[in-house]
Order: sequence, then structure tokens, then C-alpha cells
Amino acid sequence: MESYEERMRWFKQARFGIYVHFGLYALTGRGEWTMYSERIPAAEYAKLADAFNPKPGCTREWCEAAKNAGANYIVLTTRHHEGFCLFDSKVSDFTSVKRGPHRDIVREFVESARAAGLHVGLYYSLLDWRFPGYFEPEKYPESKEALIRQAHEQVRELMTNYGKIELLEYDGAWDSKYQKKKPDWAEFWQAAKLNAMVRELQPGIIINDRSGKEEDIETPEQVVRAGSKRTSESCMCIGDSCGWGYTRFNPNWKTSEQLLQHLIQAAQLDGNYLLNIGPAPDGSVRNEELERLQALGNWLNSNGEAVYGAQACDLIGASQPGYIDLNLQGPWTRKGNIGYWCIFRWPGTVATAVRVATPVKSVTMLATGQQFDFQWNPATGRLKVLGLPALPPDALCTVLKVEFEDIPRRKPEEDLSAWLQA
Ligand code: FHN
Repeated sequence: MESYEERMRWFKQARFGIYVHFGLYALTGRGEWTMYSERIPAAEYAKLADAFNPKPGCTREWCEAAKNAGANYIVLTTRHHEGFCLFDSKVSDFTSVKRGPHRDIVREFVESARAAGLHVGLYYSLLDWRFPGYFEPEKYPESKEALIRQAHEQVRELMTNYGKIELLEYDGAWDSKYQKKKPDWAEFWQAAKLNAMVRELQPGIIINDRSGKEEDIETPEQVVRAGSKRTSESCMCIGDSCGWGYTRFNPNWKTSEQLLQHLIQAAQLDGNYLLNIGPAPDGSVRNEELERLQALGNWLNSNGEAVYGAQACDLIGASQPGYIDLNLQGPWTRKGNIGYWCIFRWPGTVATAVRVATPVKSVTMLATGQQFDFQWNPATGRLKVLGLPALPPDALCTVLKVEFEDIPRRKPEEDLSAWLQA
């Protein structure tokens, strides 16, 4: 088995992934929770399987969209809480191979992802709403056992039949009454045994924290947050947060600026950003999503250096509200001695950063290489970049690449009023 550092290497370099929520729920147009939130009986819901017919080549479109967005990996819901598998399974007839299109969508997906040069991630929901034993394990112990057996078998199938899988995203380990804690979830699903099997089959795999066991990454949802113990991967919807699967009328699309801020914020917190799309029933990705992904990709094309493999920077420039030391222009990321000042709110001809303790060697615009004069005062730590264009060079975000003599550090402020007299 690879060490934690070894298996995390590509992931930390990647910083940006695309999440794809796709299943029968796309046909409802009301999101992936429809079966449960509308309490649709299992047999009635299952009829959707016969109408499910994604167009051939749709997985290629998802991967193309991810590549155009500048993402480095892609994660597909191989089975969501509805229990419908997008892969061939010996332990279920409720699959895209035995019903609907009679195709192995997971196989198409991994082949498309590899052809596009994307790292491959698979999502698997442990819970399956079709089992009474999930909701009432004590009342229906046999159903509970069958549910757990099915999960172990299907995870084995996913880890065995599709070549190298680099990321496994569990979900749905919580108890139906949501009263228990993560160690209880892990016990319920026998996560220690399950994950040991996964690591034996896929020695280099990264496993998320949603089987109840901590494993490799933390996965905050709908918010960008640092990990408390492990690297974080913040996942988020492009539209309303209540629907990851195709939601036909989705009023709150985030802007490209917001999405880019999240991505940079994730890198600034030493973590990744997993941005979700929910393809329509035929597998196509709607324009509202494609346009935003393309805008991110265009920006990353000339500014990706500030994000890929970048990490936290000690300089002031938080993009999270609530920080006292907020740099109004935008956050910094860092690689070695280089700081990347990602300016969302263009200040005009002079950009000022404060509490810069490390001597500055040069300042250039990342996208163009244009060099700028600067003044840095070692006594006060104030850095002024001079002669900038009056208008923002990039409508989304302009990055100033600042080379320092050492790893850039923030100057301590012992007397908080000292700057008044400087
Ligand atoms: O219930 C799911 C939800 O539908 C979606 O799949 C997200 C993605 O992280 N996970 C669950 C909620 O935590």
C-alpha cells in the first residue's frame, strides 16, 4: 500500500475536480432525493429504469466539459441513494446493464476519463432506500444484512472491474434517524473490513471520510473549508444546494466569479474543490453549467499556476468573510518562494499589501509576464505595486505573481496602532 503522502500527491497537485450526479433521478427533473422526499414506493420508482436511456457518448461530453474547465479529475455517482447502479452487478438487477440502456455507464465513464487524461473517482452510496432494513434495522434484520452484503459486494465489483481507480467517494453512511455518530456508522457498515478490502484491491486509492472512518480526505459540503485533520475536498453545486442531480428549474446559478473564488479559496486552504454538474436525462450537460465551466477553464489556462499544486500562503488575503485581516483585493496562494495575489476587486493603478515580512524580488502579471515596479518598506511591511492598469486586466480575477527572497511570511503586529505613526 502506498503511504498517505504518496497517494495524495496527484490529488494535491490537481486541486480541481468535477462531480457528476447522474442516475434515474435525472428523469424526474427534481433532484436526486426525489424518491425519498416524495416517498415514492420502490416498485413505482423502479419503472423509471425502463425510460432511462442516456445518449451514447455522454460520458465523453462530461469529461470534455471537465477538461475545458481545467479540472484534473472527475467523480461519477455509480449508485446514489435510490440504489440504481450505473454498472454491472452480480448482486442486483436494478442496473443500467440489465434495465434501460443495457449499457455499463461506469465503464464508459472510466474509459472516457482516462482518454481525456483525467484522474478517475467513483462515488458510491452505502445506503439504498429500497431496503426496509436501512430505515428500521432492528425490525428488519435480514434486510439490513442483505443491504450491507450488497454494499460490500458492489464496492468489490467497482474496485475489481474497472482498472485503476484513484478516488473512492462513499456517501450515505448515516443512520436513517440521524441519531448516531460516525464510529457507529462505521460499525454498521463494517467500514474497517470494507476499506481494507478496497485498499487491497486498489493499493494507491484515496478514500473519503464518509464511511464513518476518517481515511484520507475530509469532504465539507456546499462550503469551502479547511480539513480539521486531513486534506479537505470541498464539494459544491453550481446551482441551488438542494439538488445535485438534474433539477429542471434551478433558479440560483452561482456566477463564474463565485465559483473561481471558491476554487482559489480551496487551494488557499491546502484543499481541493469538487464542483458538481447534474446532467439531464439524456446525459447532456446544460448550457448554464457548460458556460461556467468554460469560464473557469479559460481563466485557468493563463492563471492555473496560481491554483494547481498551490498551497496556503501566510500573507494576508483571506477570501473568507469574518477574518479581521482581510485583504480587500483578494486571496494569496503560494508555491515555494512565490506568492500569487489573486485580485478579484481591482484597486486601480496601485495595489497595496500589508504586513509583508519577506523581501520582495519581483512582481509580474501571471497571465502576461508584464513586470511592475514596487516599493516594499521592510520597517512597516507595506508593499505597493505601482503602474498597474487603471481597469482590471481580467474581468474575473487578475493574478500578480510576487517573487520573494524566501517563503513569504506575515509580519507580526505587536503594537496594533504602530501603523498610524509609520
Ligand atoms: O445526500 C447526498 C446528496 O444527494 C449528494 O450526493 C451529496 C454530495 O456530497 N452527498 C449527500 C449529502 O451529504
